[in-house]
Amino acid sequence: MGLDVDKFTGALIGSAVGDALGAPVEGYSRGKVRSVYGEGEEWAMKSGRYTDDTQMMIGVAESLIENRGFNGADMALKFIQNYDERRGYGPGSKEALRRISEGESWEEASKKLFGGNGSYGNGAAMRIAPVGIFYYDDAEVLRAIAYKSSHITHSHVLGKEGAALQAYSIALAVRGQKEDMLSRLKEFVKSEAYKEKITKAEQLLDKGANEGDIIRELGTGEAAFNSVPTAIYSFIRFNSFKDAVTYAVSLGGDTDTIGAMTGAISGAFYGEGAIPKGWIGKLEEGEKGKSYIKRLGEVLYRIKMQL
Ligand code: R7I
Ligand code: MG
Ligand code: MG
Repeated sequence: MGLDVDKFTGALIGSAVGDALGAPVEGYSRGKVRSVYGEGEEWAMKSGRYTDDTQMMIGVAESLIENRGFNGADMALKFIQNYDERRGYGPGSKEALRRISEGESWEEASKKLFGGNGSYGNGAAMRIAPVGIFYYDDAEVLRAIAYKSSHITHSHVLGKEGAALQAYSIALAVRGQKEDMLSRLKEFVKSEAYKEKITKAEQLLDKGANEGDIIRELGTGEAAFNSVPTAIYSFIRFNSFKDAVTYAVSLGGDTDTIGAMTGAISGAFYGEGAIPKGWIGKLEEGEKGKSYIKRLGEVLYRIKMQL
């Protein structure tokens, strides 16, 4: 089979790079992002430090590897063991992990959030890259694992569906299917809210929309339905990792997360070799830094090839 390990490591490193590029400007307006990164096309990575998006993605990968597949209690434990307040977690995710660490089961804890609705934040989608690559060849298994892994912190159907949509985008990218990605995604996704967003993305691509249109129509917020479609759009609109991720972050709003999600899809499509060297060079090292993240991608690939 002609699948390259570069696509697996590209998805994980790409996600971390997008996160680190967006992190210094999270919550900024589009204009304010430009004032930090400048008007030029070549953005220099600032600190290279990643946030909760990558910290939790690492936990997803570690758990899939250790269990040769999904194990909810163990994945929750990985999130708790890796928890680092300074990475900046969403309030819902933080609360779910606190409940689990105090003894609630991972099946129950997330259901209590947001008045019993569960979270529709993008915190499940932002960390999903390992699921997207590991299950790239089976859409229904991918969907089931995306839902379950989301459920640890995000039990709202739109939170889970956003994660499944992001995972399937990564899977299609691994398979090299960019051309017809939006129509395939529309067939795959079950909820009307996401079908409508994908239709909107198609229309915006056709009309050559400007940044203001994208922010208004697709969104740049922390809700999964206001950020996952924006990441997919950013990937499809451009023809390189650098252009897609730069664009995603330039929109402002939840920049680390939209950067991470665009980076995961783009890295899976173009491969690790297509990620700007300067960005990887600046990405943090250390105990669970870039070398570790790359190794997680390599091990997932090796396990996948043996299955
Ligand atoms: O989804 P989550 O882990 O947050 C991820 C974000 C990313 O930007 C990370 O980079 C980090 O900064 O945090 O955390 P949640 O708290 O579950 O969801 C994010 C936000 O979405 C919440 O704080 C709410 O503002 C909103 N939200 C909801 N609002 C009303 N009702 C999520 N679910 C609901 C809801 O059911
Ligand atoms: Mg973050
Ligand atoms: Mg964020």
